[in-house]
Amino acid sequence: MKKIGITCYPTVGGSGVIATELGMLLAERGHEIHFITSSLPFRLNQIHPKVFYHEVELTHYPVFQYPPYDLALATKMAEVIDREELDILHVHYAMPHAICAILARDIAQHNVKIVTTLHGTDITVLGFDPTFKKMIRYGIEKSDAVTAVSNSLVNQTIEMLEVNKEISVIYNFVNEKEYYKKELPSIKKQYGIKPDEKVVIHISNFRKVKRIEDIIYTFYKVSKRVRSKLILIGDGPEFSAAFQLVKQLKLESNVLFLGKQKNISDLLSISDLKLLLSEKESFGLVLLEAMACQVPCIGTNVGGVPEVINHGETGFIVELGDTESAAEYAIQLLQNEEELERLSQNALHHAKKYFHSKEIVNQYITLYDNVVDNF
Ligand code: GMT
Repeated sequence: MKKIGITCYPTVGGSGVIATELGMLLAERGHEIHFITSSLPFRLNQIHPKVFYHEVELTHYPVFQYPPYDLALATKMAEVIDREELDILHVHYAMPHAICAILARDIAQHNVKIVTTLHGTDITVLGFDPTFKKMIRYGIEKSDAVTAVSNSLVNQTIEMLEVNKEISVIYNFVNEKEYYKKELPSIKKQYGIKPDEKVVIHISNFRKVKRIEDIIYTFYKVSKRVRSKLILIGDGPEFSAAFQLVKQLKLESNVLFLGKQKNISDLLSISDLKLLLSEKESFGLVLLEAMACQVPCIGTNVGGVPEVINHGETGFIVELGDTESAAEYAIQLLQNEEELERLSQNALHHAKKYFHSKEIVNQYITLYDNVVDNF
């Protein structure tokens, strides 16, 4: 049994989901888990005797223009490392979490090992900034072990940051107890979707990198040939622009803006196809969530997406911005029941074979064992 601290961004996002689910699954295997975050991770909605939560509190002294969150986090990490005698502190994102963890390791008396998982945005967005670049490289090189969620992210990290550190790939996973296809025909009815209409779904935080306009243009072309509805889940900076585009294309009655939702697997269960046409995506956890619910996916040839979608077998890969091809693949699939069934079955098998939570959690446990034993 190990005592493991976990730090992640606790708000909605794939990295927060992975960190929380990993903590819960490790607790089920007998490890003691200490979440050290600024608020309760949103997926931490179950009690467990081996799961603890330590909140990072911000102090608002008038002398500070900005409350020093990173220092408060490092202080809390050091306090928990010593009090709970943590073996491992597993941080998600190098910036700022790995940096805070390194500082905490220096402050603490107890010997703790730091494992950092890279999720993408710190490398693919912040890594371009020369100031952050040095900081991220430091966070990576001073960690005891580093993982990334795809081969693509490892290559990008080495290329962009010129880091001198072994980075192992540990793919993302989903909680299979939550993500599976459910028989819920009533949901379609509740949302005013006719039984013979196909459902195309997109889930994201509506940031610019998600290219929501490409999703809408693709669906625009699909809707001319297939009786269908587009479900958009999530909220973010591009929400209003997306709303305007739907209006401009006169698609209002075919597009459902559902905002942030909790029971994603219920909505995936009524979906026939998932679109993720981002310009950056280190993995695309939402693709795996869809595949676990037997929904084939169309994704762009960027980052880790081709490591998740097997072209022609579990979905299709298109070049960035190629909404013509995305629509063509979607139309062909949605018009062919047999092919749709084949791809949805393949999607489930692929998710189980390559991304099963049991296997992925084993990989993290092996990594923790190596880190603790080898030092
Ligand atoms: O995509 C986002 O904007 C959210 C971000 C996050 O912190 O959850 O996602 C990143 O990490 C996910 C979990 O590993 C990956 O599935 C996403 O592909 C990755 N996003 C990007 O690389 C843009």
